[in-house]
Order: sequence, then structure tokens, then C-alpha cells
Amino acid sequence: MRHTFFCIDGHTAGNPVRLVAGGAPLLKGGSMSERRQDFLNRFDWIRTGLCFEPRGHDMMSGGFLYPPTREDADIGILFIETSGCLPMCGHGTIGIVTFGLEHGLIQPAVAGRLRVEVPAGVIDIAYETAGDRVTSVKITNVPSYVAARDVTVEVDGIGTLTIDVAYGGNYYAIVEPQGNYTGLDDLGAARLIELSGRVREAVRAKVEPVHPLDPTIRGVSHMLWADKPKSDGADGRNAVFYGDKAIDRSPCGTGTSARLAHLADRGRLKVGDRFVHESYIGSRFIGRVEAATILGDRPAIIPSIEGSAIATGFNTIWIDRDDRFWNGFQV
Ligand code: PYC
Repeated sequence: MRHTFFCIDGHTAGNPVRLVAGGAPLLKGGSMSERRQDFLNRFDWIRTGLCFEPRGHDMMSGGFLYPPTREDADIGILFIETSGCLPMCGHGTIGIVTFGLEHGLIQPAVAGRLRVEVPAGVIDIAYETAGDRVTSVKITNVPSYVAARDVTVEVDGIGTLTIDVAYGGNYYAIVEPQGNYTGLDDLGAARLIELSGRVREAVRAKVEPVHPLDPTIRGVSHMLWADKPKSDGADGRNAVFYGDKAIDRSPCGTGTSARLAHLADRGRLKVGDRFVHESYIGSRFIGRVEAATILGDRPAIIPSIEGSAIATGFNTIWIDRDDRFWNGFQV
């Protein structure tokens, strides 16, 4: 039996985005969060088949468009990635919205604006176009907050680290430069990958954050190594680790949101401040602290992130049950 998926492939600031434009399964659920659970229970083979090798790779990431479950939203997005079905993905949203608009899959009621339902909540999009190209997408993201401060972990190969945990649509362990971590270039990509899994495990053993309003969103899934900027005009640089071997090529939308919440919580950013975030490969998102808010009983911020994406081509992908590797593999 052969399943066919019509995809638009591309990237946001260097990180892959696969918009699955045809072949999405029908999902049950009264919200995108419930649909995410239904997808994970019944259709996770689609995610692994499209994201893992041989049809994907360690960084593969993307999503499906769905009709929203709420009247105040224009579209719904379900994200897929090597690490799972994320509650929210910033670089994924920028890519999916760009490709969806450029190819007529998304029809906005008001030009330049969209309201999108994602599993983590509702986000607002403002986009710009030039001719038939979408040139920038700004996401006003879900409320973001700091879940834990000053968590001390002992990690084989690097020693003691002090870490804060912040939420920006996913939960991030954030490591700032300190005694045993002196910056991204001192470690390099291969070493970052080797250490990140261990650091994440050590943090998970100490903290299990749970979203104040949606208990299906829980646990530290990502790691953000923060650093000083490398190029003119940037305010900070990062390497975000996800899955088992991926360093985000983009500055990471939910990672940037978590970092903004973290910097605001530490009193280093205030409402209205802009923060240009550089990725490991030097691509950029513009972040901003839009507003202060409350999430459950926690002080939080509303962050925004702005960036752009490029489609690289159409990709018709088969998942054939007769293929030994029909649902993908990881090494
Ligand atoms: O941009 O939010 C993001 C993201 C999450 C994982 C990789 N990128």
C-alpha cells in the first residue's frame, strides 16, 4: 500500500520546512492540541516516515494545514519534527505561512494578517509581500515565561552548569556563558550535539515543567546555548538543540521567545525592547517583547519573532508499506 504526500519544501533562515500540502490525515479533536494527541496516537508513522531518514534527516521539520477548530482563527497548523509533534514551532510557522500564501493554500480574510491556531494556542501573523513573494512573517507568539531558575546540573564532559528553564511554545533549558561554558565557538557543533543530550537529560531529572493551562505540554524538549553576538547589529547568538542530533540552523522561533522571556525575567529586557537573535550559521530573527501578561499565575510576556522563508521546490513523497524503511529510521 502506497501513501502519497504532496509537499512544498524550503527553509526558514536555513532550517528545513516541509509543508505537507496533500495527504494530511483526518484528525479527531475539538482543538489543535487535541488533534495533536490524536495524530501522535494514530498517525505518528507519517511524521517519522517524512522526517526520519531516508525521506528526511536529523533536522527535518514541517507541518500540515488544517481548518481551525475556533471561529476566531483563519487556519490551523500541526507541526511535525524529528523530536515529535511540537506544540509550537516558529521557524516552521514562518515557512508554512510563506509557502501556503505563495501557493494559494491559505486565503487570508484580511490581506497581510492571519490568526493561526496551533497546539500551544492562537498566534497572530503579520506578513509582507513583494509581487507573488512573501518577504517577511512576524509572529506574535503564545505567552512565554520562566518555569525554573538556577537549576544546577553536573554533566559528564563539561562539569557543573547553572541553567534556567523557559517556555516559548516549547520548554528550553537555557545555558548562558559561565565558568564551564565559555561560548559556542569554543565548543563547536559536534561537541555541542554530544553534550546537549546529556545536559537535557540532567535537567529533565531535576525539573518537569508543565504548561499552566495545557498539561499535555510538559517537559524540557529543547536546549538553548546562549552566547554574545557574532556580527554587527545582532544582540545575541544561540545554538538550539532538538531531537537527538539537530542544531537549529535558524535562530529558532520558540527558542527566541523563551530567551526573550528569560531576559525579561532577569530584568535585561523590558516591554518594547527589540532583540536581534543570530543562529549558529549567522541567520537572523528579530525578536521583540511586545507586552507583559500573566499565564496561569505566572508573570509572562508576549514575544514576537520576525523572519523570512524560501521555498526550494515541490516534493511528492511516497510512503510504501512494502518498503522495509516505510516509517523511517534514525542511526
Ligand atoms: O523555530 O520554534 C522553532 C523551532 C523549534 C525547533 C526547531 N525550530
